[in-house]
Amino acid sequence: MPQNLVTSAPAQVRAVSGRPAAAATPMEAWQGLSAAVVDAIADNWYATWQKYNAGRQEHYFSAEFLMGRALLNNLSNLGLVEEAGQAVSTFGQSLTEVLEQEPDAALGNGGLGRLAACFLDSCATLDLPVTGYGILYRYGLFKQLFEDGFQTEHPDPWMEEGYPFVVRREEAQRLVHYQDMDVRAIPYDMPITGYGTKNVGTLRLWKAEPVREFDYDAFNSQRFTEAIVEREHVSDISRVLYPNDTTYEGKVLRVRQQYFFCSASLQQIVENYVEHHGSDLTGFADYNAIQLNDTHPVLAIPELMRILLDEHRMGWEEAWEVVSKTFAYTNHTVLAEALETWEVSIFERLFPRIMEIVREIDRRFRADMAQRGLDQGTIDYMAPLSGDTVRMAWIACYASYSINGVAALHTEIIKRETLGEWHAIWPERFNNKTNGVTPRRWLRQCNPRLSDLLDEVTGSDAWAKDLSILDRYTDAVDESVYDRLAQIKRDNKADFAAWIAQREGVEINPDAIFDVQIKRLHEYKRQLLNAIYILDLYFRMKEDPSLEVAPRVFIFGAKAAPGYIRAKGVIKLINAVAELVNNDPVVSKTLKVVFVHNYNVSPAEHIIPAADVSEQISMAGKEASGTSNMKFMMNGALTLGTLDGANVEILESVGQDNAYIFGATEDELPSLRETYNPVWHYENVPGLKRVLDAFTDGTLDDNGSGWFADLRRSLLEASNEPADVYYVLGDFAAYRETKDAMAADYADARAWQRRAWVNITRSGRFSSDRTISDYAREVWKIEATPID
Ligand code: GL2
Repeated sequence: MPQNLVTSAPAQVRAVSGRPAAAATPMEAWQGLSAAVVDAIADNWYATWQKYNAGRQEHYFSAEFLMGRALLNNLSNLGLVEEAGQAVSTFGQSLTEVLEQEPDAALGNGGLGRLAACFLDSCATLDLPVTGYGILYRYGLFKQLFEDGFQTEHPDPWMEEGYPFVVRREEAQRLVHYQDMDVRAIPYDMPITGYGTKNVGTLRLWKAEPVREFDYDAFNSQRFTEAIVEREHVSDISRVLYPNDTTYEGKVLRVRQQYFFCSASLQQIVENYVEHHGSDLTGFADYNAIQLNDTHPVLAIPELMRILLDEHRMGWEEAWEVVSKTFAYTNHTVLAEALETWEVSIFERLFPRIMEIVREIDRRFRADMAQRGLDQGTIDYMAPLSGDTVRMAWIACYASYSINGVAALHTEIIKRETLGEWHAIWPERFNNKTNGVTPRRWLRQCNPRLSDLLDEVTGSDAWAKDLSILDRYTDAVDESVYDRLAQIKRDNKADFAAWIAQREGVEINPDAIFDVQIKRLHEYKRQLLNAIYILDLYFRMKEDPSLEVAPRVFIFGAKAAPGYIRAKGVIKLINAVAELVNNDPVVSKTLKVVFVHNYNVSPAEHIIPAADVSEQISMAGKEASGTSNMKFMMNGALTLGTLDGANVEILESVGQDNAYIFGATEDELPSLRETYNPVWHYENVPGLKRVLDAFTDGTLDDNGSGWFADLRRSLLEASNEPADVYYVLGDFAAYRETKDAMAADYADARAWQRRAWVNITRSGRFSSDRTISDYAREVWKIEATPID
């Protein structure tokens, strides 16, 4: 039986460090304490795995899981935070410092990967039989540094020093076959604890290893390189999250990765079925549902066909019947570039049998559609194969029994446009599942002060498992709660200011409005609009020193894809604006701009509890959902945003008075665009010309890169794309007006606190527990399966 951490942790620290616990480093203390946590949950973890495998279960296939740190999450789920503090104090360490040793498991890019992590948390908390499957990337998302304000990328070998929260399962390895090589897939299991439950779910991450340990012949005959080269080829498969896919070879690797984890996972799932339910696989879908997180795992569809046809000798119709009752597909974006397509030649080179199956799917699809009376143009548009490309989203739509978008507006857009042809034929397959975030990590853990207040107001911690409880307290609180809330926000902001001073070397005023935009850098998210506002405000203050401006800190966090030059230009621009503003002796008394480098899950946990304003300003129709909008709301920040993604539903929940909404709507944009002339805005919207000219007149320095001129040009001049594709200048006036009004409103502190409170108490529907309950009931058809 597991021991108390006070006894087990020092023993584990001794085991990992090989010295008395009192002599261990903080890193060794983290290792030992983490091992002690795994020890504490081992029995329940094993029992959960056994139980789930015996019944109906859901498998969540995702190329990304942006997990962040695990130790505090686990301690807090298990109610062991205090005990852990005691345990490390017995050998003279502080829990805070020990926790800070942990690297972030950054096995994802952004919202899509973090969503998968929140989902696992909710599945565990709700005792739902769900397992996650992905890749154990040796290098997570790159680390970002700024040099002269330019983003530079650095490798993130996150588990090089050892990582107790994954356990290698040697005995459960599988062989993945490619035309040019066979690869061992070794599962590494990560325990997923739930809040206040014994069940412990699993995230299974596959690592690629060579079948032949080492070619000693080659090595002995002095051919050292040859001996190593093959091993390295294999290790490439799980080496790094999303390798550059702009070159042909890069793409081959990406496809290899996708097939790798799909094949290994499916082999395991099928074997488990056979073990429990016999070798007749016609009933496979009665016990298994597989959710495809975007198109990245869509190769699972032809791979399951291959397994059923070739290894279990099923006929095509029978196999297709199984497949089409097994898979469900989530679409996460309307951006065309994200609907993956691959060259036929890649499939042919890597797995000709899979290609053969895709061709057969294509052939049958075409026949099926012709029979339904579709015209040839539509059939060609929808077919899995088009000339020499394979279209993964179309395969997903054809094979899946469920297709969902991630917010109400997004689902309407995919039904109408992105996947419109599919919706016309199979409307019943389509459904919406508005995203959610886990209130454990994104409220209970990251904002302990607010958590305590919620415990007091509601009388218990039950809200952490059922966030909708808070709704009852929207109006039913007395004034003292608002005072407490104000104090909590002030304390969180002071903590954040100290953190920022240390991390970024910038002093900020905790009494200023903290206005935050944290998300990947993309043109459609319009960080540029925010930067233009700041620059305009700077000029307004220079022009009129008597102008009354509410003190504000503008906080950014964003990584740009390494090859996305324009996004990198925006980062450099924001850093240049920060330089200008923060070094101005007068303006910097009122405004500060901070770009938090290497934005990731852990920094988000510091930033979000301290935010007053949540910037969600994407061009309407482009952000499928957004999820930071939900985290901010839970922590009492007000949304300043467009009617896009889940902002629409946030507005519905809090009401007009408790959010700041501006800008062109998704249905207005097409007609606005017809006559849109950004140059007119440049010339006629007061202040815009001054700002855009500052990009190139020497006010801002891009170190000779030419990037600021490119940004300016992208807004004003058509090239191979129209000018200002994302309507930045078109929305600027409305944005400025709304943001100015917001800043003025902040002066009425009590009114602001009331509105923050409404945001917190109405955030229940944005808990991932709600999202997951909906998937479980409507799509996966699974039930809570507690282990005792
Ligand atoms: C995204 C969307 O851009 C984002 O709006 C959404 O919240 C998440 C999760 O559904 O998915 N789509 C996508 O491809 N990425 C996202 O973050 N990377």
